[in-house]
Amino acid sequence: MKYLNNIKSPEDLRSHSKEDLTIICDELREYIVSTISEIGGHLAPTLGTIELTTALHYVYNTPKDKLIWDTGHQAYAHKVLTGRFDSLPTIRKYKGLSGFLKRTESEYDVFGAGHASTSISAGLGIACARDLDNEDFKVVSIIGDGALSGGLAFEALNNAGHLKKQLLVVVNDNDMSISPNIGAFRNYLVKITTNKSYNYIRSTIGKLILRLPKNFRFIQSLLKKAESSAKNFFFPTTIFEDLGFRYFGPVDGHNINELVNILDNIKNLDTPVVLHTITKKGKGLDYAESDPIKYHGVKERKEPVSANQTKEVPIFQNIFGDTSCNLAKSNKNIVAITAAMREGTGLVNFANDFPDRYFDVGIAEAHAVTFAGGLAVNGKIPIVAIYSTFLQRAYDQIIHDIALQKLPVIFCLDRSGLVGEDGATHHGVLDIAYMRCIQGMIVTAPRDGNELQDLLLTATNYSSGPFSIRYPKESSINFDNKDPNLIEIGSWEIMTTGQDVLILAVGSMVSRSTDIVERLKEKNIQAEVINCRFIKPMDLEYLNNNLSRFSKIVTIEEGVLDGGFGEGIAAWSSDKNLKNEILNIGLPNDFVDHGPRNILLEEVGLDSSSLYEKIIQFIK
Ligand SMILES: Cc1ncc(C[n+]2csc(CCOP(=O)(O)OP(=O)(O)O)c2C)c(N)n1
Repeated sequence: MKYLNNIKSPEDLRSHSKEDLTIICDELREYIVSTISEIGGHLAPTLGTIELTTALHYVYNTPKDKLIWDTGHQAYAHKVLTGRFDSLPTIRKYKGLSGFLKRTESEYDVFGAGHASTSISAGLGIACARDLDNEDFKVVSIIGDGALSGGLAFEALNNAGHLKKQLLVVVNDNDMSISPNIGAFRNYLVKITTNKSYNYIRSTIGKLILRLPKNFRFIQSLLKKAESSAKNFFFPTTIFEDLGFRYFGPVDGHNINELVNILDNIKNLDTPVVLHTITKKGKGLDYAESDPIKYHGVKERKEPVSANQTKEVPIFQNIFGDTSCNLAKSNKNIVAITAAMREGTGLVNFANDFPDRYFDVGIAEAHAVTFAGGLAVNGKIPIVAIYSTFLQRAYDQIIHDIALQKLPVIFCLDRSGLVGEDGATHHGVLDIAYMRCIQGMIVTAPRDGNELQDLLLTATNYSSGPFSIRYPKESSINFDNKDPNLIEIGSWEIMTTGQDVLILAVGSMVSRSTDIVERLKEKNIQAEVINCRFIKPMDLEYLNNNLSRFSKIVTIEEGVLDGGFGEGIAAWSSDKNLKNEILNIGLPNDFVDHGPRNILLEEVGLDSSSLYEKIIQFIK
């Protein structure tokens, strides 16, 4: 490595000549590819932003000037250039660098991220605070075309165009979200980028400029003016200009010299500016360029799995996808909605098999929910598949548009619980609490793959209001691929009977509870374990008939305790004036960092061994 390993800060980068930047970009690309291919992480997005990142830190005086990255999954080069070269190999590892932006990690991570579409709002807020204090620095928000499909980004553009603060918004347009970006705005960006006549004139002028000797500055500048007139002819104004921004682009986001020049030119404009850069996701790595969906994120390289190893039980996400397809075959009213997470939620087959009944609405969770409400009003059975953490974006829509109107919308919350390497921004630990308190919401969690099928069937047959199903990012434990059965609403399942302690377990915690029954028996403790698949409504028949039998009750859930299932049990017991002792086990009132899911579960005491210890202590 010629330069990169000696760049400990953007200041070091800025001490290089412009000519060195191409080599630095090559080294960044090589370092990131070799590291991330080995340890796993987001790959293709960062490869598309190498030149942009380098140019921004080269032209802007960071950290005084503020770069605000959207989502943060494309910011690995930013991490490397801002003093985290040595620690890149720890990214997404337990106690290592975060895979996203994190204020506590670096002063260069100006605004934390992980969820999409926040960068323009945050940048505008920083710009306004700067001006209120008469401070002097620049603010740049960098947002992908996918993240730009989120309503929050449009709200921010609307506000920024009005407030007229210095704010550069770089639209990093690679025409991809995780899967292909779709939507009318995406089509608009493509139109700007691919206008044939304009691009013909542009490339011809570009070639002419390149052929001119260096001292023909005057002619060069005339040609550049001609190019800009051509743009104005074919695109009299862009939507960004109509919204109050100055618009520059589209520019080649992999041409480091062009980027540095244009950033130098627009840096001091004291107004909102959009710079539209065209990039390629996975740039520089053939296989990532040709399959950017697969290489959006890669897994850690592991030993090859030997052929005689037993086949793993499918993960919940796949059972959800297959079951949705099977149900949709026999019920033509079933439709599926995703907010730009076709692959992650398991809806690829549904999208292929039922293209007319599948809707990718973009990174627009709030819209997805109200849109589902509209579909339900007209007799459809919408399955809204959104990760638990991203559904937080749509809370008022769930309440005001769905629950209040008792619309039968099915919410399938994948990645409920601790998600592992994506960390605090992505853990789905609030949904039990946020769903439980909504009037009329059915809240469920299957204990295994078979039960996920049963609950989905039950949900599609339930027409009195919304129905939610949460499941984690892990193996579904049991899956027999049989026809699903309806489950009575509000019914629990007795897993083992006993009289010394009652364990009321939810979803992912049911198998972890049954796992310790034998060990408890060895200590002469007979535990009754209940699969509380309906978090709401609870099984009142079971509670009425059995809760008074136990002096010691343990509730276990993979969610925060405040507002959780355990609180529901404690409240019920107290209402009935029962004098039993209740131990609520769940997640702490704190944010949990990133790392492998099993290690995080151990850390918070939700693995089988910790549960065993806690129960033994409690019974003593
Ligand atoms: C609110 C929210 N919904 C969904 C996601 C999942 N997600 C992460 S990256 C991404 C695609 C972003 O596309 P784009 O902004 O164009 O960046 P690119 O990956 O193409 O560089 C999505 C949908 C998220 N992070 N936040």
